[in-house]
Amino acid sequence: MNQPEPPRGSDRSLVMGVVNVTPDSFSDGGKWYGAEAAIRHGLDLVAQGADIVDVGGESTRPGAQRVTADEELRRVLPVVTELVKAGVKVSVDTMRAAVAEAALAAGVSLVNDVSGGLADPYMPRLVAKTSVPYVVVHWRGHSHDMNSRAVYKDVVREVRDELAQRIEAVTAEGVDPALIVLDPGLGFSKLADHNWQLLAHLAEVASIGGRDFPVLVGASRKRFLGRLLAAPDGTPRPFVESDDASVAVATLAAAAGAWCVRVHQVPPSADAVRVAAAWRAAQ
Ligand code: PMM
Repeated sequence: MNQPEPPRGSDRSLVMGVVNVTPDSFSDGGKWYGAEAAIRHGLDLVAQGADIVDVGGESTRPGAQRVTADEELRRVLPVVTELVKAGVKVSVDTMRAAVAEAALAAGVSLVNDVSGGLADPYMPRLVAKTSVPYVVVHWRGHSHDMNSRAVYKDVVREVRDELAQRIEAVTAEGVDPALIVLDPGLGFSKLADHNWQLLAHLAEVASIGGRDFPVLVGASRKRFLGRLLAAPDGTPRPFVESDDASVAVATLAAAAGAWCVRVHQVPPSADAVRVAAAWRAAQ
């Protein structure tokens, strides 16, 4: 059940349910902080239709400070271990090779590195020793100052070019290109307009060197949705009240051919990816 699957091969987009084992993630911080609550939440997400459960122990909200590797491991490992034991297909959301290594030993099926291998030079080498998919996210720097790096002339071209550089770097370390999944990194050194441009050009972003890489999209509960849905006085909509918009983006991304959507609320997105698959099949 936990055998790694190649990134392609499903006729619909996959649904990745999020379990943040953090006190401070911007979307659901604190809710699943204890291991027991996090494990229960992961199992619930699977019962609701998640294909993959993404477990992370470090908040990446803008401005966040890093946690130590020990603390990240303490948060993530018991959750990953129990979910794998329960037969769940688990993804580890980490920028650290040491955390990924422990999670891989526990049986995770995917490594989700929001830094695309930039934060820890050992990560690509570690992933190269495995046969699990590797999510390479577009990233320009750590959360504490990432907004200052959100400067682009042509965001689609620049993100694609920077992802192309990452592909070159990680494959040079031995990562199999067939196991790479690309992610435009919505909100990571991106302003709202940048996110919308990237969403509207997903296929273009992931078409690199004559290959169409599978794409993962993580728009759920992000700030740009709260801004879009702001009250007349400009107050952004709270994160948990942007779930309908998150589903709308998941639907559009799936209709555009995304390999996977990363979401906090699984049931509506599990339906949405099936609607999108039927839509695509009829074209
Ligand atoms: N976003 C967050 C965390 N991990 N992983 C991928 N691949 N793509 C994302 O967009 C992404 C991610 C931050 O959001 P959260 O605090 O809601 O988890």
